[in-house]
Amino acid sequence: MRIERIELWHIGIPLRSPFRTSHGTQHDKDTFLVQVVTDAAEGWSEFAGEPEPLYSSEFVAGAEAVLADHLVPRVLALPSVTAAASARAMAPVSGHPMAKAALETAVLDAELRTHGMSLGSYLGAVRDRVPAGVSVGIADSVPELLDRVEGYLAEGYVRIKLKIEPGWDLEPVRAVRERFGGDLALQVDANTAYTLADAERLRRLDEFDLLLIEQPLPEDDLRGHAELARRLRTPICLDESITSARDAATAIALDACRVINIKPARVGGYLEARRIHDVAVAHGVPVWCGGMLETGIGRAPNLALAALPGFVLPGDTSASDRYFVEDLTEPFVLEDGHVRVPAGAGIGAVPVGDVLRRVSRGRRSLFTR
Ligand code: OSB
Ligand code: MG
Repeated sequence: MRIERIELWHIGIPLRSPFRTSHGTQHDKDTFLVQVVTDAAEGWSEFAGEPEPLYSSEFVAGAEAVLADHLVPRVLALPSVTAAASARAMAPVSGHPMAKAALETAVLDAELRTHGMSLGSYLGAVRDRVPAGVSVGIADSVPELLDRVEGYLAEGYVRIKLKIEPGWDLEPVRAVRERFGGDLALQVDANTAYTLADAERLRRLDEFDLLLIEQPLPEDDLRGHAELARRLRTPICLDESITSARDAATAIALDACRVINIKPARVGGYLEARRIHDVAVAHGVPVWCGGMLETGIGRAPNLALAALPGFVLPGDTSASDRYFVEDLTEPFVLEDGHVRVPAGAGIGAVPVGDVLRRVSRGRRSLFTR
């Protein structure tokens, strides 16, 4: 494959409702898409990071700079471009997995389209639809939270994840358990908001039979997670801490987690995500697919990954209308608590031209042959 053109499309799409986590409140999906036009096909991807480096050290303007100055030139220097060759060409650049994932995924989309192959079949998907969970932000009050959870359950979501932080943990979890009963598949996500000094408080979550507690401690604290795991009955799931298959193997060996949230962007793309899946399966560790409030361009490939055999827990792969009044792609819909895995070639989704023009905040060409 030969690259003819690479464009970054800056987009801003309002979220249907503000999303509050322990890091702050997000009102819009503010990011860029990568469009790679080759001699054979074109590919699309979405940068998963946010304008501010809060969830991770990466952010929109930083990713744009590293793509323009360091990643794109390395991929353009390849004699023949494939996703695997792009990953190898970008590997010498330290860090920046989300920026690398954006370029690798757009290249992979184009590559698979030239072969008429879907990302699902390429990765080894074994399902044509996946069960959908939903991530529920921190609310202003417990009654408001209960209303939101009730709404999502009425829509059919099969698992609820509550965002927690110190001061918003035991009370909302207890209220949701009491209201919706012991059969509700329920988990929590702290986004690194606690320290080991909070172990006693976190241990009190044990009585609520949660599926897991996600990333309670800072991302570089594997030892702390291992220590916390010894004190809790609730399984620990890592998100921010896992950025590669090597990290996954280390965390498993240290007993720092019993579950892994795989977000392709966080780990540098779908090729590395697949390796993490394989490491986890080899160790009997269940995985699930996380999300970053992506538009359909980011969610389509996540659904393909979530259809692999080791993804035995419902992911944060919610329907389009959980996030946006109008998605950038044909909407993903909830059917009986499931979302369909795209069957078309590549990621199986493209931006709807009209919508892209409306949400576009400017286009920057990184390369034209
Ligand atoms: O920690 O899983 C997270 C959203 C943005 C950044 C980090 C996280 C999240 C979510 C929402 O929990 C997942 C989604 O529905 O896309
Ligand atoms: Mg998380």
